[in-house]
Amino acid sequence: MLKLYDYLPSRNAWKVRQLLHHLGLPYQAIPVSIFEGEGRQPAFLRVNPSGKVPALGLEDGRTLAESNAILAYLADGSDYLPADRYLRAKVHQWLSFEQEQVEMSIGSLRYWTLTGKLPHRDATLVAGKRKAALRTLALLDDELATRLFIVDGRYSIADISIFAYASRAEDAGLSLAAYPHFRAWLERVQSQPGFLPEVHPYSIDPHSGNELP
Ligand SMILES: N[C@@H](CCC(=O)N[C@@H](CS)C(=O)NCC(=O)O)C(=O)O
Repeated sequence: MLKLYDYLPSRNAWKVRQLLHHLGLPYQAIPVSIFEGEGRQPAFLRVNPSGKVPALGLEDGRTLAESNAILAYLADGSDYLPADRYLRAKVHQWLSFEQEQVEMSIGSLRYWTLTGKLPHRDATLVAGKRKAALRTLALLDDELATRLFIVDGRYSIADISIFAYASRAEDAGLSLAAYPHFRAWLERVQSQPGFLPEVHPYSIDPHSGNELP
């Protein structure tokens, strides 16, 4: 059976849980207590040398890390990743965008806000992330003005990936009022059959106020 190295409040891990659910693939969840340093233990570093979740253990013992790489692996041959070469590359374009622009701005701000770390971060850094987050939301709003989903108007792993953190922008105090097309897309993603609505708060982990090791 597949193994998912997981941390419930992680939206990167949610991406993988969501796709596994869409695909109806059973898996064993292995919780990793990242704030207690479990991710930096030798046993987990053999699964993912970067010490982060999510990571996937395959039936044959091989492992795979990085949420978007896991999405691409699991979605291969399914409706969630197009067969056409150009459209697949477009999906990868948006997966890279997600890591560089969505996770790094909205994801960081949200994490610092919800775990009480924001006041301890450098003000210039926070202002830069906020500017990048608003630029990212405006860009997505523009793109989604002309199509239903991010690649070729069809729901794919690009939508799952971007949705993970972009949909939580308000957790970081970012208003979505100015982005109607983006908000309509959020609703379309949420109405997909098998959508996993649960958002696990950091407060379920008494260690989440700690800095990561
Ligand atoms: N680029 C990675 C980021 C993974 C990541 O940052 N995971 C966080 C939880 S959301 C983590 O495990 N952090 C633990 C640490 O940095 O030690 C991905 O998309 O999977």
